[in-house]
Amino acid sequence: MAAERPPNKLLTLLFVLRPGQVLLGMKKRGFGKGRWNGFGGKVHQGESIEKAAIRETSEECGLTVSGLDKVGVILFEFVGEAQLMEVHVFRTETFTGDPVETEEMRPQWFAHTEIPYGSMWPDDYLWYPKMLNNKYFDAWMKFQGHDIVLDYSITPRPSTNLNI
Ligand code: 6OG
Repeated sequence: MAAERPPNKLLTLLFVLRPGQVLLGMKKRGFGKGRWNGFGGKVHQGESIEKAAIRETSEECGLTVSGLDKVGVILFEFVGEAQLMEVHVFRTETFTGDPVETEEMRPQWFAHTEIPYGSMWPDDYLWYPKMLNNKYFDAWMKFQGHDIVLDYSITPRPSTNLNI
């Protein structure tokens, strides 16, 4: 199964990694409030997806990132809602600065073995292992409300490196 209409919202999601750890942010407001997640948001008109991922990370936790690896594209569908999100997921190990808390996010490093799945979007445990291991994938998630994944698919893809 997969979504049967075109996406109408383009978003980014970026993960910063250092050996054995990933930086997550506690979302303090808006969509996904109260959940740990990577950094990201809407792609602006005329902006490339990669530049949006870099900008959003800087805005949300103060880090300047480069050398992104594209690890996946996830389509999020919400039963009964018009929005169909296309979220482009990236990871990088190249960054400068120290993570800082902003109005939107409270960043914290987590060991790969201590990812707080209980306080995250319920789809995350399905694909984080791929993201952490730099395995490229395409996915589709069908949500009922914001807490239940009704159906999903995850398709592996060969790795793609984007040098920006
Ligand atoms: P703003 O609305 O704050 O961008 N996002 C999701 N992330 C995960 N892990 N699971 C979901 O399941 C998500 N839906 C959206 C994309 C929202 C941010 O949240 C991500 C963006 O990075 C439904 O601008």
